[in-house]
Amino acid sequence: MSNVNPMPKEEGLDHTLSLAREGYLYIPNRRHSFNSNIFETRLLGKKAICMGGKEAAELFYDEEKFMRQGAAPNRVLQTLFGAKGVQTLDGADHKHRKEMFMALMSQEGIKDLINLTRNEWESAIAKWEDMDEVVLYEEVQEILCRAACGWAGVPIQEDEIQARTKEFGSLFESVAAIGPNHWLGRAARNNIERWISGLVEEVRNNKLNPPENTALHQFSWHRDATGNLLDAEVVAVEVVNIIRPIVAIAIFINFTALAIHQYPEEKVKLQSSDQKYTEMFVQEIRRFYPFFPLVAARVKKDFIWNGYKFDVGTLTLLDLYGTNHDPTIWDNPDLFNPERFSEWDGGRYSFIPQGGGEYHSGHRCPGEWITVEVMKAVVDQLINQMEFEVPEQDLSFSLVNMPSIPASKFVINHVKKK
Ligand code: HEM
Ligand code: MYR
Repeated sequence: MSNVNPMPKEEGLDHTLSLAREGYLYIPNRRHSFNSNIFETRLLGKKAICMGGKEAAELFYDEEKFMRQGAAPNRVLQTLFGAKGVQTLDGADHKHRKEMFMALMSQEGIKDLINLTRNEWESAIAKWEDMDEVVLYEEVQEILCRAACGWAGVPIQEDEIQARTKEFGSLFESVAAIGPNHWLGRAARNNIERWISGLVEEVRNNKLNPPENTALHQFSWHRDATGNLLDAEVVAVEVVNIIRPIVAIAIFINFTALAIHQYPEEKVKLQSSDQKYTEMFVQEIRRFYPFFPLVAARVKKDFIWNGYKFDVGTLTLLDLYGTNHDPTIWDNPDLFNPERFSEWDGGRYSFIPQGGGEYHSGHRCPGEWITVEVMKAVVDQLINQMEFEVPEQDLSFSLVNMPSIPASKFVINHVKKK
């Protein structure tokens, strides 16, 4: 075993607190100071490996080497993911379940969601015209919650929309929170899962008939690889895996509004250019701003990579934010520059805001195309369909708090339809 070297190692009993203190920069800071894309540490009381960069991402998505079973910490399962969802599966079970998601992501399907989103946004502009002040983050969550429930075939009453929007938001806002905000997320998950499981029972008893192309219909009647229907609770987890992340696009939309505000030259370019530039702009938003910091897996079997030994079971974190800011991949990574996407090679492991690798066979986010299309539609709304002003406010955003949301949640006023 002479070819095995010790990994650079962060000494000490446990560094979970450092991760909480440094957030998005925890892994990048250590990659920098160890001058290594990989290092060993201790997190949640156990040995863990952290890594980032293109080669590390390629390794992380090698299914022979890593598995997801047992990787997500309990607090993530209790809030963001839910139990027994697609994120926790491996191998043939994962591929079969993943297909259930991918089947919704046809061009037609995506177009339906975009139309719903545009309609909701246009109704919202009419409402905003009469408001003194609009907190964009909250309003956009509501728009997306309405559109997502409609798209998923989930009936929602007008008088419950605000409370449900808050619950969906709390699923991703509470993951890394401590104290009451974290517990709000757990309570929200219990409420939402109870509500959606009830709808699944109604679908199965023919009391509710959502359109055939919706997630509620498809998932309720989905059969696993052995031919059985899924438990109603698992269907609920997977329907939430559609609605929750669509609501979460509000975070990218907040950063979109922020970029348009802080880079006025971009606004001019967006007004006068084609869809290609809008897409480059949206890609740069997804690269530049902090959102999903890292993903977790466990070593599936012992192996050696680049002279480092990986022991079966070891928790391994891949640095998404740091890879999107890696100076060996991106020139001037901390400069906001959509032009960098005019000649981008489309590598599956270097631009990974929503994970890397393959959609069908791996864990890469099935909602990535939806996210990009929703963001493009919203750029058009913000630039071409409405006028507004941005009053003095605290627009700073943190590289520590996960997820990062601009402090003021982006307030606008004097809204007018164009
Ligand atoms: C997985 C990010 C939007 C559904 C993921 C992963 C990331 C991510 C980092 C994990 C990849 C991995 O485990 O290797 C994001 C971000 C979004 C977003 C930043 C912006 C809001 C969406 C949307 C949907 C969606 C709109 C669905 C409509 C999912 C599902 C998975 C996933 C079901 C699990 C896939 C699997 O384990 O195979 N996402 N996502 N996401 N995302 Fe997204
Ligand atoms: C979604 O709802 O799936 C989309 C985005 C949610 C991002 C939330 C990021 C918070 C911190 C996550 C910790 C990572 C755990 C594996």
